[in-house]
Order: sequence, then C-alpha cells, then structure tokens
Amino acid sequence: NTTYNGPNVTDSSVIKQCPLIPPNLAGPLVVNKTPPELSVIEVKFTDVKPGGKGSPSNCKPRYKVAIIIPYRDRPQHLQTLLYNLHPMLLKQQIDYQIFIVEQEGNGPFNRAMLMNVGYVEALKEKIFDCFIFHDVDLLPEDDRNLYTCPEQPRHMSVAVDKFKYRLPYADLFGGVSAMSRGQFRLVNGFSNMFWGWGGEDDDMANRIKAKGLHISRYPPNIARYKMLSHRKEKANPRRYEYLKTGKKRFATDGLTNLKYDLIDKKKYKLYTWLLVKLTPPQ
Ligand code: UD2
Ligand code: MN
Repeated sequence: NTTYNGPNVTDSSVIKQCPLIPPNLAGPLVVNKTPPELSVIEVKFTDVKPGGKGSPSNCKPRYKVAIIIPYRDRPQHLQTLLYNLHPMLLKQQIDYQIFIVEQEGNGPFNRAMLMNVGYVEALKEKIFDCFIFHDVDLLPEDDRNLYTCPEQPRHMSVAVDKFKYRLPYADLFGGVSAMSRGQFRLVNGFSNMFWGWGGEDDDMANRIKAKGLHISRYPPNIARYKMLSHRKEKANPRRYEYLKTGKKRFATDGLTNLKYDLIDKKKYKLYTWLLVKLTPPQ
C-alpha cells in the first residue's frame, strides 16, 4: 500500500487540530443527581488529570478553557456537578481545567469577586483563552452546549428547569456564562461591590454593553440546565443602588482594585481548589 496518510499523528508537533464540531456529541444528556462518592468518581474518571484537567488525546484542542466555580459549603452540589461535567467536557475535545474558588469565613458571599480571583489565579497556571463562570448547582442537559470561547460574551444557562426552561429576562447573565480572556479584561472583570445575593450578574451585563459588546446565546433546546435545590440566600438590599450607580465605577471597581489573600491551594484529582479571603474594596 503506497497511500500517504499524512504526517505521523503521534508526533505532537504535527498532530491535527480538533474538528470545529466535536464528532462524538450525543445531544441531550442523562443528568445524574445521585453521584457515587468523590473517591469512587476519582478512580472511575481515568481521563481526568490531577487538578481537574482534561484534553483530547488524538487532536490538538482549539481552546484552553478555565471553568471557574464560586463556592462555599455546598459539597453535595459540587460532587454532582463534577460527576456530570467532566464526561461532557472530555467529549467536547477542549483543553480545560476546573477551578473551585472557595470563600473563607462566613461573611456575606461575594460570587462576583470569587470569579475575579478565579480569573487572576487561573492565568498564573496557563494563558487560558476562555473563562466559563459556573454556578455549582447547574447541570448541563445537552453536550452541544459547547464550553468554548465565544465571539461575544455568551450566556450559557438560557433555559433552566427552575425557571420553567424560560429566560426570565433578556439581559440575564447569571448562572453559567462564558467570556474570552480579552473580553473579561476589557470590562475590568466583575464588580467587587456585591456582597450577598443578587445584582452582580446584571452589573456584568451592563459592563458588557458599555464596552460595545453584546450577550450571545445558544438556542434554548441546547442551552439547558437543571438546578439542584437549595435554600434561598438572603438578598443584598443594596443591590439596586449599586446597580444604578455601577457605570461610574466600571473602570475602577473590578480586576483593577481586586484584593484577596490566597489562604490555600491544592490540586485534587477532580479540581484545583483555591481558598481565598476576600478584602472588601476601600
Ligand atoms: C442566581 C444566578 C446566579 C447568581 C445569583 C445571584 C442563575 C441561574 N443563577 O442564582 O448566577 O447571579 O442568582 O447572586 O441565574 N454559592 C455557594 N455557596 C453559597 C452561596 C452561593 O457556593 O452559600 C455559589 C454557588 O456556586 C451558587 C452560586 O454561588 O450556585 C449562586 O448562588 P445561589 O445558587 O444561591 O443563587 P441563585 O440560584 O438564586
Ligand atoms: Mn442556585
């Protein structure tokens, strides 16, 4: 046989780029809300590398993606998310790493600031192209919802069962969202002012618009999620006030004035864990 099959694909310098659309996607996924123990998952997921990393073995991935998960005291949700998310990401043929950014102490939770920390700390490991900001309680229901770098910031959790699979309002950016490294830097990240529940996602939507970008979305039959149940957090009564006056702080409140202490960092099998103490902005 004299057919030339192209360069040797085992030589990583000439390995082919992965196809634009991953070939083994199934569409709708079976979501499993009763995962085995973490120690069992760790053994089972042989393709996941320490730190919660994955990448395709037979093609060169198009995107380096950091999954940033803000976290405190929801171990059952974390276990369930990891069990459902890793297999999907592996099928999507991206180069990814999952970061759990845990807030230390029991003061008001600051989801937005944890995202900023995740962005900064992830970039110390690798120049990621793309950042997926991901609530711990949202489980994707379709593997065509690609965790990749959008042209425009992408709101990923369009249809959530908790909201009867309908987008509650047009500018919603909460839940799961994706931004490129450049876009996130351009908008100066999230605001650091939102302590307690609510407002931080709407402020990000405003930042995106203020920079001439817009929110893009996959169709709702693909951008579907199930939300795990939890009690409702106490809403921050000042969220409307900060939202209204946010614009005048876009340039000064965000990545540019982010202050925190990294208390601990560990690479577990299924995720990279960061424990951080947040310092409220002055
Ligand atoms: C909505 C948004 C969420 C965020 C929030 C307001 C959707 C689908 N979700 O979520 O993105 O904008 O409103 O702040 O639109 N967390 C912890 N421990 C805590 C509290 C929060 O880990 O004690 C993390 C966790 O990743 C959680 C996320 O913060 O999923 C959002 O908090 P939530 O789930 O309590 O709020 P929810 O469901 O109203
Ligand atoms: Mn939730």
